[in-house]
Parts: sequence; structure tokens; C-alpha cells
Amino acid sequence: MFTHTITRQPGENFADGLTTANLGKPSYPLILQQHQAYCQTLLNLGLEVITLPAEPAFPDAYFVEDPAIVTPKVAVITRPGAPARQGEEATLEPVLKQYRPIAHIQAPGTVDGGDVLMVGNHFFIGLSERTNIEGAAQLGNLLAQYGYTAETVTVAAGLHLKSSVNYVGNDTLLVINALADHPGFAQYEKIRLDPDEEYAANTLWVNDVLLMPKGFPKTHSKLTPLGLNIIELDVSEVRKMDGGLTCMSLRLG
Ligand code: CIR
Repeated sequence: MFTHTITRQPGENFADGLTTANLGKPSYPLILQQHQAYCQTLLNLGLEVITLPAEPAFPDAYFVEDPAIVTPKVAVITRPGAPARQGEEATLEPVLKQYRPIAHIQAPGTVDGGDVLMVGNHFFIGLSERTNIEGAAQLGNLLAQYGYTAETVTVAAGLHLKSSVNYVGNDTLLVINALADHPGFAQYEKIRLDPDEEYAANTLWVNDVLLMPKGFPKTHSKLTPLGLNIIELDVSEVRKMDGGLTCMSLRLG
């Protein structure tokens, strides 16, 4: 069970961040609203929500999941793969230090937290444009020191591994077709996303509730048999910046 979560206030220059999505410019009033609704949902689930101030020099710092990886035993400060995002971690580390021992990814390694999927004591580390082999190897070694196992998965589509696959409880992965047959995922039940709903892969399973993006009815129907309480949230503005539900927070138990 998670007890705390770290989020960050969206900056007024949120729209200046990196994106490959051709979905238009995000609205600042709307991202503020969507952020507020996200935080309120986590509060309603009993989590304490720590919200850091915006970082004007780093418009993508809103996506707090990328500069750090939080596990029950250690927090790893990453070296984000996009040079424009290197430095975001400086304001996260002092907060995380209050909760966990800290380890660091070192150059030339790069890792984005969006590429790191934890399922029990095992980690899937996506190799992507943001996470390189050196970074993945460093992370795997650090995690091994704390008794965790890890393997790499080459990201098939989207920005990060968690743009394509997430754990939704009940030994089940919600996954895009292109990754569903990956040997590393063989032991799990799989819910395959329809090609026109792949964005819905980015769900967040938190304290037995599943947060999913609003507007993906086929995925919602496929998830219903799991018997989870599903909460849909509108993350349209985050999507315009290539983000999703997982990247809007770091969760700590
Ligand atoms: C970026 O390109 O780095 C940001 N605009 C979006 C990061 C989204 N992060 C995530 O899904 N973990």
C-alpha cells in the first residue's frame, strides 16, 4: 500500500516541454484543473500528497516520475535521457532523502523513470530513446544490491516502456500488441489493448484502485472483469506533452 505521493505543480511554461504528440498546445488552466483532480483522487485514496513547486527552468519537471525511481528499499536518482531534463532531479533528491537511501545513475548512463516498471520484486527496464544500455545496466546492478531482479525490454512504440505496458494487479499486464508476446511477460495474464486505444496502457494501479485515462471505452470494458475499482481521469493536456497518469507522481509506501 502506498502512503505518500510526490507531485509537482505544472509551470506556466508547461507547454514549452518536449513532445512528439501532434495534439496541439496544452491549455494552462486545463492542466491546472487536471493536476488538481489527480491530486484530489490520490488524497481520496488516503495518500498524503506532497506537491513541489514548479521549476521554471524545466517545463517537463512536472513529470516527476522520470528523474527518480522509488522502490520500497531505495530511491534511484536517474540521469534523464533528454539533455533538457537533466537537472530536474536536483529538487527531488532532498525530498526523497527523507524517505529512502539514495543511489544515482552515473554518466554516460541515462534512465527515465517512465521506462521502469516494477512488478513485485522484479523490474522491467525499457531500452528507449531515453534509457540506454549503460543506464539500464547500472540500474539493474543497483537494484540487485537491494535484492531485486531486473531485465531489459526494448521499447516498441511510444516514449517510454510504461507508455506501452503497466501492471494492473491480479498477475495481469495491460499491454500493447507489439509487446504482449515478449518472453519476459510470459508468466503474466495479459489484457491486450486495441490499436486505437494504446494510450490507455498508461494506467496507474494504486492501493487496489486503477486510475485510467478517460475516453477509452474498449479498454475500460476489458478491465472491468478484474473487479477493480476503476477511476477515469481526464489527462488530455498531459497527453499533449507525451505524458500519462504514471508520470504525474512518484509513489512511496
Ligand atoms: C518528455 O518528453 O520527457 C515529457 N514531455 C513527457 C514525459 C512523460 N513521462 C512519462 O511518461 N514517464
